[in-house]
Amino acid sequence: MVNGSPEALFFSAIPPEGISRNTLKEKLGIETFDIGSKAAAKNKWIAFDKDLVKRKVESVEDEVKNLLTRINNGEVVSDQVINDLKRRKLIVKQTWKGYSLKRGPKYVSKRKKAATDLTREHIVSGDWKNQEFKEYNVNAEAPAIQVGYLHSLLEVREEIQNIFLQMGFEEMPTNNFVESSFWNFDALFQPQQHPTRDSHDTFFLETADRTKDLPEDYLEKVKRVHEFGGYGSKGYGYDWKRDEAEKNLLRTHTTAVSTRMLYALAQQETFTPKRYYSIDRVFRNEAVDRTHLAEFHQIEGVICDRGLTLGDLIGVLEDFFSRLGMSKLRFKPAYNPYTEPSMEIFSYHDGLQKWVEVGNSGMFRPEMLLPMGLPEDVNVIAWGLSLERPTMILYGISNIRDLFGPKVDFNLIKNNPICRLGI
Ligand code: FB9
Repeated sequence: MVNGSPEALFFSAIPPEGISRNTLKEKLGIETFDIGSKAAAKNKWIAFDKDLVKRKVESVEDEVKNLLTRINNGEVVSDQVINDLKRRKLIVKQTWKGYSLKRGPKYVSKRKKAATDLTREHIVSGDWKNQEFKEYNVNAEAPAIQVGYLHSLLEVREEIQNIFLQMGFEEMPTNNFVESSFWNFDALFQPQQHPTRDSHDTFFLETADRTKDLPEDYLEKVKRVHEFGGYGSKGYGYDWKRDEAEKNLLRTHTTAVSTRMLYALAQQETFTPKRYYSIDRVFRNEAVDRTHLAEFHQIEGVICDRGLTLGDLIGVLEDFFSRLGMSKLRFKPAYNPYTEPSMEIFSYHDGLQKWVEVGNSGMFRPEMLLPMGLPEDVNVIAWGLSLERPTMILYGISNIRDLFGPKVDFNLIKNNPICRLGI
């Protein structure tokens, strides 16, 4: 640009009598010719007459070159000018960072290493007076300490366990995944031809496939109530088979444990009311999908006391689920072979903006309780839900495989926030 802007070069290359385009092009070169011609024409310095290029003014002021010189001398020019020259790629923005160094108040020629701690020696020697102490960087990140993390399921299990304990429940011993068909089905007055009792729904054992110890007298009562009823029931009227009851399986619900506990309770001299809970694994030979595996953790609450009613069940469900943060409940009549009446429990989930099925419940049938030997006026209310569903919803996990099984991502566990239910 030292020799001037393209348009100024273009103009000054035109003799007073004019000149042909091509001659001018050769003279200036194609680039200066193209840029110069446009700008000179725009500045109404020149005119084209067919192949001839002619001057329209005597002389011109190379404003562009002047501006560039002024900018070069650090002069400030208007934004308009800057933008024009930028658009014509005649200038580019460059940012320089300059630092001015000058002595600070604490300048010393030789810096004494700042002490990180005030030690006994400093005190004794007294040199703490002119010792520089390093500032404490209170924002420094603490070194990440490698600690163990509770799996999200166990986080939620602990919260739900605390709710049961706060409500005066005691935990049932669920340390037996293998159960006999007797305690898992028959004792619950579930008929032997019930669809869930075939291998499509239940995992039966091939080895150790039969149980040896069943309480004989109680077994007789169970047989009779299935076959002929009693206690006001007409029973199922089918031929009950002992060997069906002896089949071992992977328990399909922790209600099997509730049955054992209620039978044990009935054997006591005097009846004492009880509140039991269980949270442990159950197995169902079901189609595996995004929210179902062949096993899940069942949560169960059981209350056994004289004169309990459906109202008591609804009341304790309101209490239990409100502690889980679910206050709006609705109950839908349902059917279980071992409870009558039975209810599915629904809660309105604000986050999901919809009613969610949050469990099942009912009053255990007399055909189940009375053969055990529980007093006539004792009723047992119970309910159940899964541990996986609330955990998936609370932690926003859409696929159960991300929660349970080989594909679990440890970082998810590590970074999962503390589970605070009901808050
Ligand atoms: O957990 C379930 N739903 C649920 C629970 C809590 C929850 O919390 C969110 C934070 C807000 C969300 C959802 N369900 C029970 C309902 C459904 O998911 C259902 O489709 C699946 N059910 C499982 C069984 O599936 C075959 C959940 C599991 C279940 C069902 C019934 C019982 C236990 C677990 C029971 C029982 C029972 C009944 C009477 C007497 C004794 C026990």
